[in-house]
Order: sequence, then C-alpha cells, then structure tokens
Amino acid sequence: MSLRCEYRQESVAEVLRSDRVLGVVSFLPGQYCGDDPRVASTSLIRIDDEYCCEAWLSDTPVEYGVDESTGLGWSCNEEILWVSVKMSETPGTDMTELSYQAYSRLLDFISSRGYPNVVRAWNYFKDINKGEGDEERYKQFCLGRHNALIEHEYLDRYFPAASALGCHEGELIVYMIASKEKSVQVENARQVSAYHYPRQYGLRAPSFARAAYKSWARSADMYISGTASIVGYESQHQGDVLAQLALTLENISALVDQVNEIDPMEKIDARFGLDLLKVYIRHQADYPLIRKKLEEQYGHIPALYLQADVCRQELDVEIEGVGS
Ligand code: 3EB
Repeated sequence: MSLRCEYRQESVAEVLRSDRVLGVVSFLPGQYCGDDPRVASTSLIRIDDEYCCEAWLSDTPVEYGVDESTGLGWSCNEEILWVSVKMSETPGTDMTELSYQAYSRLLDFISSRGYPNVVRAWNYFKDINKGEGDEERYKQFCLGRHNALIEHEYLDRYFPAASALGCHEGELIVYMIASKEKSVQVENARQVSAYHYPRQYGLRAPSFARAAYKSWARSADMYISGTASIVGYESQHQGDVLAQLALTLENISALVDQVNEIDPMEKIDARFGLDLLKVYIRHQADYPLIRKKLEEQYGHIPALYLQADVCRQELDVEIEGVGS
C-alpha cells in the first residue's frame, strides 16, 4: 500500500472518476459544487492557474461514504482513513466550541473505524487573526482542538503534523489522514515545539508536530507541517517577506534533515526528499517575488500557491510539504 499526493490540473470532478482517489481538496476559484464525500472544499484562493486541486491517491481501490450521524465525508483503504468535516458558523459562534466539536467528531469517528492515529491534519477557517489576546480566533481554535485531543488521550508526542490557515469566508474545514498504526513525530531543534509555546501564544499551545513520517506497506512518506519564519518561539523578520521566506526554507531543510537522521528502517539506502510544496501567502502582491526565490531553490518541485492568512498576524508566508 502506498499513498501519493499530487497537484492536478484537471477539474475536481475529473479527478474523482478514479476509484483510487482517497481525497480531493478544492480551492476557489474552480469551486466544486457536488457532494462527493471524498472532497474537502476550501475557500482558500489559488493565486495562479497552474493547478486546480490537490489529490490524495491510493494504489488500491478505496471505499467511501458519508457518516450518517455526523455528516463526515470519509474514504479508506487497508491502511488509511481520509476524513473531512465542515462546520458552519452563525454570528457569535464560539471558535473554541466549534473546533472542539469538529475534533471530537473526527477523533470519535476515526477510532470507531479502527484508524485511531492522526498522521496529518489541515485546518482552514475565516478571520483567523480576528480578536485580541486570548480572544483571537486562532487561539480559541487551538484551545478547542487541544481539549478534544486530550480527551481522546493524545499525548504531546502523538500530535499530528498540521497546518492552520485563515481565509476570508466559508466554514471551518478540517481534513485529515488517519492510520491504523502510529506515525513518528519529528521536531525542529531550532524551534521550540509548538505544544511548548509560552503562555502569550494562548491558553493552550498549538497541538501539532513540526513533521511526521509514516511507513506504509510499500512506501514511507514525510509530512512537513506549515512552517514559518520562527526561531525558538519568536517570529522573525516582521515586514520583510523575503527574509521570512529564507528562514522558512531553512526550517524546512532542518526538518528534512531531522527526518533523515531518525533514519527509519525503510529508508536505509535512500534519503527522504521533498516532492511537493504548498505555499500560503498573506498578500498576493508578494507572490511574484516569493515564487521567483522559491524556484531558485525548489524549481524542480510542484508548488501550489494560495492566498491565506498565517495564524500569527506578523507573519506573511508559510510553507508545508510532502516528501518520500
Ligand atoms: C507556527 O510554527 C506557525 O496550529 O496547526 C503552523 C502549522 C502553525 C500548524 C497549527 C500552526 C499550526 O507556530 C503556525
């Protein structure tokens, strides 16, 4: 069994024709209007037209459906359960409660299906930087997520790799890859683990690992979490997006090195390398420069560029990756 992620040029509907598709993530524009349970529809905006969507592919046929009691869309093969949830907001919605509900549903569902380990999770919701201090929606999101994870007996070292980004409209969307067997969490020696961030970053620190790797029956994959311009626990290079990009890329290489140092048995003769990058940019105007710089180093790797708000107000770029 192996899992592959690809950025695709075809429409979501076309990608869905294959019986090997575990999940498709759609971005605006090019929105998908159907109700296939394998699709997670986000409101994030693609900055260019190079790719239409993100596809997660199995090398064996998948089973899929909607969970009737929770409305979760899911799909699975022998080793992987791909699941997404969409939570609507009404005026005055409490983000702590909403993220708690989303994660409680997801975690209950994956364990009931026998895939209790979250390898990788993506979180997208609107107005991520709205609210002051502990009232900031991102911090409330972190609190709700943390409470649900702890209730489900997730210890720090089992937190998934993750990304959490803001968009301008739409529901809270969470999608995740869950597995039967645990993945291995990886941290970056140059950064304080997010789950140990000090009190100023919220009542409960963000519950994610910097990266995770997982060996499947026929492959091993590495998932690099959303990575930004942070050293220790502090944001660096406020106002200088190119310096932020350079530091972000250093943090990503440090993580790739760290994954290789752990040297999972599956990779004795080969190194993990990056296969895909997803680049979140706060101000679309920064795109040409960011793309130019990124291509100098990673021009050989497909990259998907999205407009999104980084969860720290002072940061303007964040990058995640998939590798094998
Ligand atoms: C950081 O390093 C930047 O809350 O799930 C990156 C990846 C970030 C995931 C999350 C937040 C999350 O703190 C922000």
